[in-house]
Amino acid sequence: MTKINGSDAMLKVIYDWGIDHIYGFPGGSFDSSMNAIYDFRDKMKFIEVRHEEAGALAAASEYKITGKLGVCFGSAGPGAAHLFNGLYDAKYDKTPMVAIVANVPTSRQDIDFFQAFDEDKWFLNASVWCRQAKTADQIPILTDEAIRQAYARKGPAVIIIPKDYGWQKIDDNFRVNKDAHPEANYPAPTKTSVDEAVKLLKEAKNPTMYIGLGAKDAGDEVKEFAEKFKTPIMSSYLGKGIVEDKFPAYMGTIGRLGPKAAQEVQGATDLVVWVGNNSPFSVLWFPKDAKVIQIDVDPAKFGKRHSTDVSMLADAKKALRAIIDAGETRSESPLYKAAIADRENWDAWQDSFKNSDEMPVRPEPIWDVINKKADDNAIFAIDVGNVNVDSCRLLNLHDDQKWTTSGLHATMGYGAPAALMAATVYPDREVWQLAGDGGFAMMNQELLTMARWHATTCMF
Ligand SMILES: Cc1ncc(C[n+]2csc(CCOP(=O)(O)OP(=O)(O)O)c2C)c(N)n1
Repeated sequence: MTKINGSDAMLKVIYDWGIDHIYGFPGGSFDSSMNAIYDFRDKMKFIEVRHEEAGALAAASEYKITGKLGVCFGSAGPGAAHLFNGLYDAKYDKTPMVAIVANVPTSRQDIDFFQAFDEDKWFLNASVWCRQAKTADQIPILTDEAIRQAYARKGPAVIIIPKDYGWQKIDDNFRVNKDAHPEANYPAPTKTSVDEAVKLLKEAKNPTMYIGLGAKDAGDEVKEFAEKFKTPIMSSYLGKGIVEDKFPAYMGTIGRLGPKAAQEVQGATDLVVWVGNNSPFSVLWFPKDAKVIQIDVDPAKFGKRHSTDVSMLADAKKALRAIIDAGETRSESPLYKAAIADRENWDAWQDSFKNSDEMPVRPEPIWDVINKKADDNAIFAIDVGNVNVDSCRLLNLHDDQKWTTSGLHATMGYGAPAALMAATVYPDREVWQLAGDGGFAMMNQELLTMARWHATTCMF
């Protein structure tokens, strides 16, 4: 049987899953894996970040934009501890990613050794799955398991590799089975739930829609639904971009970040079609007696943020399509007419500041330039701070533009790693890194990484 180093076997599994790059920062406790990275230099890019947190955030941002998981690593002790922020970002935004964490040699564990801490206990909470290899033979098995668990549980999986196992020779006979894990195929709604939804829609006076990331692939159906049933659309912050910002029935994000129209419409509705949306702030919105038709693929979400009248355990696209086909076209409700006018007024008010020369500078003239200059397929990597409010209100998303931010964990310093990720994964697309001075300062060392990889980004 051909033999292979434990760490080489790990990279082989990662490569066989179609992953061709890893973010990380070297360390002596990880020399076995650094050696493997050198062995794989013709197949896999090693993107050497200047801070392990940047690698973890870049890996966390990857699935949010590409739909493929990212991989990062950190060496034992401090290099491992620097990963936590990225892992929590992925955990809260339900983003598959894998972190490979080095540990001191097995003979040095649990004896208060240099750079040793109880990694498996600490990473358990920061991940959806965490295991430390108990033998070198387990390394490829656990690496494969980590990838499958990350995809299945939609979050960060952590595999901890003691340095000595990475050097050990093991049989080179592990084969990955990635084709046995096709994309999720969520169910169609039951006929009963569709009938109940249609009935509620018919009876409602002022129906609305409230969409979240679960509606990500159902943008066309959301628009068709809104046009047929005359439902103003509101979204969570992360739901921005599912329908283009200028779609007339789109009111924007509800709450502090969003336009006035969304805030006003949510308070006046008597029926909400609530699609794939688990925004924690939504406990604050909508009249308590408003009826809700909730569409989600996770049974635990029904009634979590507002009481639910019809629970549709179904794929958003299929559920919306079924209601569109079964329901009767509605005429414009009083709320619908007011909502469209409200949004137009808001846009006109924002536009009135486009040419402002006030000091300190207002955001509107800056975002006007961004909107005019950005390519139709630009990617926006957005940090945390006022840039969230401004991008939410003023960034005019359209065509094939994409954006990402740190949603629920909301960590400053997200912009640069996400921009690095986007510019390396999509070298032909324009990438904008948008951050306040504080968020920029937290990760500005990654400009060096971007320069190294010729990753061009525009910064504001
Ligand atoms: C790592 C981290 N530390 C602190 C915070 C809390 N926080 C959120 S926004 C913000 C200020 C951001 O400042 P800056 O990047 O300069 O942008 P501004 O909002 O001032 O435009 C702070 C401290 C956070 N979200 N993440």
